[in-house]
Amino acid sequence: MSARTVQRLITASENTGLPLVTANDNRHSAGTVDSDGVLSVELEVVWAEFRIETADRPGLRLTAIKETGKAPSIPAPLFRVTEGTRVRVSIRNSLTDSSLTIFGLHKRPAETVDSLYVLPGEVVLHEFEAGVAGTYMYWARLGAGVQSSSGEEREQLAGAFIIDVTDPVEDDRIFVMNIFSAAVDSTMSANGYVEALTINGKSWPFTERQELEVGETQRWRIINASTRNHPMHLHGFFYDITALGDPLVNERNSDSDRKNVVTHFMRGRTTMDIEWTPSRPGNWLFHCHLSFHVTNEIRLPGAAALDPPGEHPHMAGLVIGIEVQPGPTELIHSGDDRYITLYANEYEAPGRTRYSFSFDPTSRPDSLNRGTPGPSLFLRQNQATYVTVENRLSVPTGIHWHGLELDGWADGVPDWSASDGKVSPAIEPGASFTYKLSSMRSGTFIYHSHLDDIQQLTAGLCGAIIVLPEEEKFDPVHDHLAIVGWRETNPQRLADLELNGLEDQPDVMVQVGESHRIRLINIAPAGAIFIQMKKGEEGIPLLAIAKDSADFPDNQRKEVAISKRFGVGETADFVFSPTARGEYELTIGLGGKFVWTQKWVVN
Ligand SMILES: [Cu+2]
Repeated sequence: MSARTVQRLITASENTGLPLVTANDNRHSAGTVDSDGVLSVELEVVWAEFRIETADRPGLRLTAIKETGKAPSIPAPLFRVTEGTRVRVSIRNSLTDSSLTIFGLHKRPAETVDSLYVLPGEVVLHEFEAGVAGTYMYWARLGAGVQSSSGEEREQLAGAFIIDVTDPVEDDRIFVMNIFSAAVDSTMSANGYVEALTINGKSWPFTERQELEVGETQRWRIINASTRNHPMHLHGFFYDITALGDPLVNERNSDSDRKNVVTHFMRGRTTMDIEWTPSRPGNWLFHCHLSFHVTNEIRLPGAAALDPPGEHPHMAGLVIGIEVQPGPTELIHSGDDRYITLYANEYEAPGRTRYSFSFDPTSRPDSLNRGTPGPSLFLRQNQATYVTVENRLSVPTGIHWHGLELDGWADGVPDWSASDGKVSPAIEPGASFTYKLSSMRSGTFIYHSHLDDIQQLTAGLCGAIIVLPEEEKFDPVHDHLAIVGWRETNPQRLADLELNGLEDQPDVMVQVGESHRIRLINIAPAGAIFIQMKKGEEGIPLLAIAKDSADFPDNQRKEVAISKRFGVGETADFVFSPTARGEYELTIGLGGKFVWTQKWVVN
């Protein structure tokens, strides 16, 4: 590929003379509809100038897709039609030195992704019928192959393709995630690339704010137009997954098949339709839980230096802010309030400074294994629990109570989470802050730092929350936690990771006829985990009973020989009910590379 086709960083003051990319909010379809109902769209691929934050901060010179007569946009122009519409599209390749391949402009459902090939300077015409309703995408690549020939990601050349059942279209929103990059010299970035991660063409805190009212049901179509995986997490509320799809097929869930979650692990180039209702006021987030996709370290070089004095975002990338206007809350509490103090401690361990949580102010963890995860918090359903976090670290922190339905101000994203005139602060060293935890449903939740996640999570600032029904006591003999985390910011070996804070897993002794609940938690900065039980070579099914602490209705409970993979910020509960004596092996794996095994002896 010649140098001219290479995307590159542009400084704040540089003027490329190229057209400026606009952030596409996906509210309007491209093209025009003629009297026969045919949608005609004229697309063009051009060089453009993209400013990920604001016009006066650094950006990228890159290729982008535009509709003829309009500015280039990221994501690419939206196609939105009703079922069966004929679509007429022309694609002009205005690049002089690279051919283009366009994918996904074809009828749905489909068995393979059709492509169109466009030589430099040429125009290709194409016509097709849209097909069956759903949330889809289309995208382009430079060159002829499916794979990009350089190390760059160019997934800004991608947009939404929505097919509605009928007109007028649903009152919904479309959010497209794009990832793209440019090569830079290694003084700017360790791996030689800078990345842009956007939702509807902007990076936090410049993504479009969602200003909502209590009770106003949201229907969102989330399109992961990147080839990377994103566990998408909603703060403070559960969402229903109403449809899942990929570039070929979209499957709507019947009401009884809808999963009710706080996080869903979206694979590369997949879509999900979600529905949720803000039932409480406050400031909330919808974001990728993969720490590397939301850290402020992904901002372009030179951007932070131009921030207004004192204003430095502690997140960037794939984050949407949600502001629910003042209104009623559905939170209820019963019984006496409870008070807990949680100390965030710092200590030196071989290799790096570590953090830990403890209930005891004099606790000095003396080995790596004693530090993490933090003590499990056992809460009672519907009881209000006030947790005071005393910060004994040398850095500020802020703790998020992941999955709990609570007051906005207690949600724990520093300087963002807010309601009732109160804000979750960054807790400075030596200071403390009291969060109010509400526990509206029983199940398995997580608490973790929401400030400098990569550093603070891997140093040890995370733990499990178990909410028990009002009359229940925790039974450690039959109830087991499996908390997966990292011990290093960039793990190379199994010893850099941890399952329950350990590298080697102790044996578990159980009895035939008992039921054992295993609560799986992924709170690593990245990676997906699975769980599997075996006896010799034989797979022993585990019963999947809950996800993100939403108990499955009967029709969604199912036995799995090996679980699906759970992304960061997901919890999943399984039941193991051995019917025969013997030695079993529980395997928990992270990514394709790392596996822990634990011997379960059944007597
Ligand atoms: Cu992500």
